[in-house]
Amino acid sequence: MKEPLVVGMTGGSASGKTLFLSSLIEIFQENEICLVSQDNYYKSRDTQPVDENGVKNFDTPLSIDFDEFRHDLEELKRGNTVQRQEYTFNNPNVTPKNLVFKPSPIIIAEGIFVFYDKELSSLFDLKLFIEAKNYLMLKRRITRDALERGYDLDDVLYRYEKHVAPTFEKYIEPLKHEADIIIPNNHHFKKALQVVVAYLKMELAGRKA
Ligand code: UZR
Ligand code: MG
Repeated sequence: MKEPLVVGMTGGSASGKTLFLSSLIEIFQENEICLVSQDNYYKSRDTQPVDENGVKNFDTPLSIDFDEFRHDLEELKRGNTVQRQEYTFNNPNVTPKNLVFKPSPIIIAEGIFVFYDKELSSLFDLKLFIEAKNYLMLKRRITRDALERGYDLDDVLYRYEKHVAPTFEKYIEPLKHEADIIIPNNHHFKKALQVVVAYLKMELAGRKA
């Protein structure tokens, strides 16, 4: 088997990374793409940095175990299966699943800091950046955090102002120029998705030949 194509996708929090990638994956067969999310590489809650008010800050690169993230991607690249416990966003009502990542011709790593860690981003053959206006990211974030992660509004707004927005300006947006493709997601990403799918199909055909 030829070396897999490794894709890295970043963009601000709630810019649409997860939705874009789940839409993309549906178009392919299960054994063609393996998606690895940075979410599953948060360090344990008790080692997360705290801000000046003593609130845990999950939005610094220090929050992520890049060594393990990189190690797992390298294993997948070498053709080995990787197991990892799902991250449940500290939601006590969710039991973490045991995730199994299977080696595939296309491996995708997504997360807010996947361009930031240079050793990690050096693994990427294709780099995608998805962007949306700030007010849309905030709106999506409020909805998602309430519905999917069980956080209350005050908490969401505090984190957005103190952690999420400054992190976007400091660590995420400045790396946009490294992307091969920038995907606007203010209204929809339908055509951008078609373009990326066409590229991946071409790469896949080359790997099957
Ligand atoms: P995406 N995050 C949580 O909300 N809770 C956690 O336990 C760990 C992380 C958030 C994190 C970041 N920040 O903004 C976001 N906070 O997950 C990244 N607070 O995920 O790229 O899907 O938005
Ligand atoms: Mg996400």
